[in-house]
Amino acid sequence: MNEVLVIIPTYNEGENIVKIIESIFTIHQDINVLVVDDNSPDGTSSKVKEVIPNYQNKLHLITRDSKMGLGTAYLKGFSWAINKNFEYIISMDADFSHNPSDILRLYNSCVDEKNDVCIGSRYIKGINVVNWPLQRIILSYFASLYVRLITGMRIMDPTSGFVCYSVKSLQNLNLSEIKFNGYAFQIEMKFKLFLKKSVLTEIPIIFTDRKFGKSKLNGSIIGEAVFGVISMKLKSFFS
Ligand SMILES: Nc1nc2c(ncn2[C@@H]2O[C@H](COP(=O)(O)OP(=O)(O)OP(=O)(O)O)[C@@H](O)[C@H]2O)c(=O)[nH]1
Ligand SMILES: [Mg+2]
Repeated sequence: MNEVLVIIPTYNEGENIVKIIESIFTIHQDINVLVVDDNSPDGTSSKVKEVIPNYQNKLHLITRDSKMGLGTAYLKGFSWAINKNFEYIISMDADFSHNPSDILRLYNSCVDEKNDVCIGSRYIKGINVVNWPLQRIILSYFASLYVRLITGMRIMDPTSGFVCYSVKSLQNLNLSEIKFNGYAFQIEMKFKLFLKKSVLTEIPIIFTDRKFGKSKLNGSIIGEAVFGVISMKLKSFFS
């Protein structure tokens, strides 16, 4: 899987980052991993730097000056991957909500079944979420329903952050036009790819709540998603 780059954005993931890196490389020795850290006060970047020599040029780090949001962290990672000629990008969280064992299933769906994008989905076979408080499940489930209704995409988990993108499909987008930065970023990516007629598919995954570190979800991230989805849909009529 030399042509695959896993991108992990991090903010204060010091308790998770080294473990998730180890766990990815234990399963896939030939994959590449890029951490995009926003100068986390807990020293996430220095923890990554310490282990870089253990992974023979397969572990990479970009440290930005300050917390600038998940969306721009991914965009930074996407352009890095495109410059380095990777063919597939896996986006995933640092907090073990996404199981590294599912990376191969996402990748195979793109390569073997010729999908442009494969989404790790919590909601295609019931509700596969472990240890989330009920209000979080309800919020996420109804957010998915809302996005489906407004956008018309038949995707059960449009806010999922565990995704395999073919770089070719990303090159069809104007990435500088991606505007949203929180969960709405995940929705916007899927919607823009859907408008470009990319083939998006979903496979079931089990999502597990983080054991270490803190959630970065807040009211403004939810607000951005609620209004962002409507504004994206309206703009799509004019473009
Ligand atoms: N570089 C960077 N990474 C971020 C930022 N905000 C969140 N992240 C990382 O993005 C990944 C997903 O974060 P979120 O989707 O906000 O969710 P979370 O913080 O994991 O929250 P829970 O899943 O509720 O625990 C995690 O690895 C975070 O550390 C940010 O501003 N900059
Ligand atoms: Mg998380």
